Amino acid sequence: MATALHNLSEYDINKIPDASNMCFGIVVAEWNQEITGALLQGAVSTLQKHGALEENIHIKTVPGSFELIYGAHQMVLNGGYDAVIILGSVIRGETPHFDYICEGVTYGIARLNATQEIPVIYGLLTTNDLQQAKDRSGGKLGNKGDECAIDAIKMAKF
Ligand code: DLZ
Repeated sequence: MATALHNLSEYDINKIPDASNMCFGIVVAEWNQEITGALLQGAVSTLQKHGALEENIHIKTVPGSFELIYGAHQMVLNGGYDAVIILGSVIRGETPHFDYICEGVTYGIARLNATQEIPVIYGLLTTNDLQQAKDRSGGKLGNKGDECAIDAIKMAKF
């Protein structure tokens, strides 16, 4: 888990399939919008960089990260997508709430992947503070949104 040793935006461009015939759903949380907006920007621009058409990238917002499970499930049930990406940012506070949300979202998305037909890509930043989230949403460690877009294309191809 050494993100500090791995830039989230770096990948081998020669290993990425063409996404021009693929359709993607993205569910993004409104909490910590400064961060999730940057994740979304990274995801969309990377999908388009690999050929995805603007009209084939459908974006829905949900209030917080916990609602990403419901949002992703609804997109999966919709059936029109090759892959769904969830984007959220949970920042540790003074109470155990952080742990419950992170665990809930992780379990919920894992369950969707184990039981449904369409891959759901896990773009949840779980950080101790705002600076760590900034570092991973277009800062010095790259952008988790870019990484999720690449993973979505690869899993759509899978
Ligand atoms: C309540 C809450 C808190 C404390 N922190 C975050 C956070 O850091 N990131 C996030 O995406 N959402 C947070 N939420 C909201 C919950 O995810 C959820 O929206 C509410 O508990 C309502 O279900």
